[in-house]
Parts: sequence; C-alpha cells; structure tokens
Amino acid sequence: MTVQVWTHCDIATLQAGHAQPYGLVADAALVVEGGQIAWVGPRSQLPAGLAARCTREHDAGGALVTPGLIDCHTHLVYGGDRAHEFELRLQGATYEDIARAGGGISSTVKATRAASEEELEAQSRKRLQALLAEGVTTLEIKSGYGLALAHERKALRVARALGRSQPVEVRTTFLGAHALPPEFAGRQDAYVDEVIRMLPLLHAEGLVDAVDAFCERIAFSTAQTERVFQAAQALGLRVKLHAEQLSDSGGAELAARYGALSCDHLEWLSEQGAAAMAQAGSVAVLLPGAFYFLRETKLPPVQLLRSHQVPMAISTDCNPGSSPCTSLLLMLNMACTLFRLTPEEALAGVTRHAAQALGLSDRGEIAAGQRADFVLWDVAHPAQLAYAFGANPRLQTVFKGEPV
Ligand code: DI6
Ligand code: FE
Repeated sequence: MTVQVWTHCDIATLQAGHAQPYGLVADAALVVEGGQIAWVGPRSQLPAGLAARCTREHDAGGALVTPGLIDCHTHLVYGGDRAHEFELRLQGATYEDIARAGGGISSTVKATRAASEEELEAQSRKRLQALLAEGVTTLEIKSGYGLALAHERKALRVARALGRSQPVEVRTTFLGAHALPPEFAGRQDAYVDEVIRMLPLLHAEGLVDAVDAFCERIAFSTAQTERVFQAAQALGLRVKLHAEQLSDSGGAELAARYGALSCDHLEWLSEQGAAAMAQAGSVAVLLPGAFYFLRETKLPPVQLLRSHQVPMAISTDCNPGSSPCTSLLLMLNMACTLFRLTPEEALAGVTRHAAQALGLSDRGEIAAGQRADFVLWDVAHPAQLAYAFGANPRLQTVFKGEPV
C-alpha cells in the first residue's frame, strides 16, 4: 500500500481540545495510508520508521491545510430557478406572502417534477461543482421538491448518482415534509400519511440516510412533524429539523426529544430550545445565506448557543428560494459578519461540527484514524478563509487520500 506524506505546510487540524487555536500545527507533516490519516504533527517529530515507509512525497509549497469542507444542509437537487420571486420580493412581497400565494417551494416542485432524471442531474451537477471548487468533500442533499414518491425517488437517485460521479461523499436526507403538494391542498394530515408511506419504500431502496421536516406556520406543525419522526425512528433513521426559522414553533425541543442530529436555521430559538438541544447533543446548523437573502433581522441566538455549549455548524442551505448560494467560503464570512461567530468557530462549523451534524465521526478533523479528506489553501493563516469574501484560495483537494 502506498504511504504518502505531505510536508512544507501548516495544518489547521481543527482537533477538539487542541492547545492551539484552530488546532494549528506549524511546519507539519501529514502521513496518509490507505485513504486514512496515519499520522499528523510537527515535521521534526515524524517517527523515522514511518518516514522510511513513505513512498510518495508531496511538497505542499507552504500551503495551509484544513480538513475537507463539509456542507451539512443543502437542497442542491432541484429544477428551475426563482429569480422572478426575487424580483417580486424586491418590489415588497415577503417570502411568506409568495409561499401563501402558491409560489415559493411549490413553483420549484413544479419545475422539479417536470425535469427528467438526466436534466435534474445536469442542472444539479453545476451547483455541486461550484461547491467542490471551494474544497467541499462531503455534502448533504435533501429531497423535498418532488413531494410524490416517483419525484422524491428521482431527486434522491440524482443525489446518489452525483456522489458516485464526483469526488465527494453525498449524504441524503428525505424531506418529504417540506411543503404541501397541490394535489393535497387542504389535506395536510393526509399528506403526512403519504410521507410516512413513502419513507420506508425509499429507505428500502437505499436512498435515505436521515429524515428532515420543515416545522413552521407555513409548513408542518409540531404534531405532524412528530408523526414523521416516529416513522423515522421505527426504521432506525436519525432525524433533523428545519426549526424556528420564521417563528418559534417549539420545533427544536421536539427534535431534541427524538435525539436529532441537528436543528437548523434557529433564528427564533428559545432558551428552553437551546437547553434541550444541549442535552440531546444536537448540533445547531446556522444558515447565514438564508438570513441574508430573505433580509431577516432576527439573529440566531449565538450567545445562548455558546452558553449552553451547543456545537454550531455553518452551511449554504443551497436552495432556489431562500439561499441560491453555492459558496461555503462566503458562508464562513457571513457567519462572522452577520452572526458574529469568530473565524475559528466558523471554520469548525464547516468541518468538525458539520461532520457531527451528519452523524459522521470519521471526518471533520485532521487526526490519525480520520478519513484523508483535506484541502491545501494559498493562505498564511486560517482566519483568512473567513476574512476574504469572493476569494477562492483553494490550491488542491485531497479526497480519501487521492489528490483530485
Ligand atoms: N427552509 C428554507 O430556507 C428552504 N426550505 C426550508 O424549509 C427554502 C426552500 C425554498 O424556498 O425553496
Ligand atoms: Fe433548508
């Protein structure tokens, strides 16, 4: 087996509990064997026996190395776009007005249903490639624009196919309870029954890694969300929730009771919600792109999350309605400028805490035993990744030990 070593680099390991900010190791060496990290530390301390076994040496040219970036909340697979609604909102309509008038998510449902699997994959691949160009090595993709068995299946199959054809690992989430499809107008509970019927069928086809719902006054109630969670639990699937984005519905407390991997958005999160998340070990996924694009003014309670020691992740929420964004680096910047995270918190939010939000313990840090997913950057200090916006200083991505 080839043993590879990278030298002439500084490494932001992001290891939890490391003595240095960002888990920084200066003048480091990184040894990779069989797609996994075998050793990381100061080059001067590289064991001679291990150095002798290295068959491939990479000069990183003074780059900064971080873990591969993880985008833990996306709706990347969809048809069409919603630029027209953007125009309407600029004329004064709100996101909720448009949703209530039958636009919003419903218009993307129409376009997604109309697209063939091939068309959907071609459109979605472009968005994925933009994320990969910035060093993303793992991402989550939700369904939720099909809202009928055949179309939810189509979207999830596209998500899986993208993961097979691109150097990235895709984790899929079934978001059948995203919006009410037109054929169920006025019959919300009947549609929740349908969601519960779809879930085991899609799961049996290997298309579902986790289950999500949109718990909101314009979407599904906590009681309806709970029925979806029970169906997930019966299949042994982990849950997550779009919670307290536009109002405080108590979704975070409900999700915590089901041991949710994460609660996402959270602008309206209450103190009880934060406490419940802390106790359940749920990650808070903050989505500055949606906050920015909808011109929200209510900030997520970052200080509350810190004081309850709830880990914070950051994601693009890539979707056509509230965050048509394919830049996770821009989200790093916005998490700092808009939400006042520190650059170190933001970087942990797209690495270690994003991995936790997906229930993945084998990535998100650079440490022995972790997957060898990492990125070489043309920056001198990790804070520069959050500081410069619109820049892309990526030099190279290494995915499962292979330079891509
Ligand atoms: N919250 C969001 O921000 C996205 N979905 C959700 O539940 C928006 C989806 C859309 O507008 O298409
Ligand atoms: Fe979302």
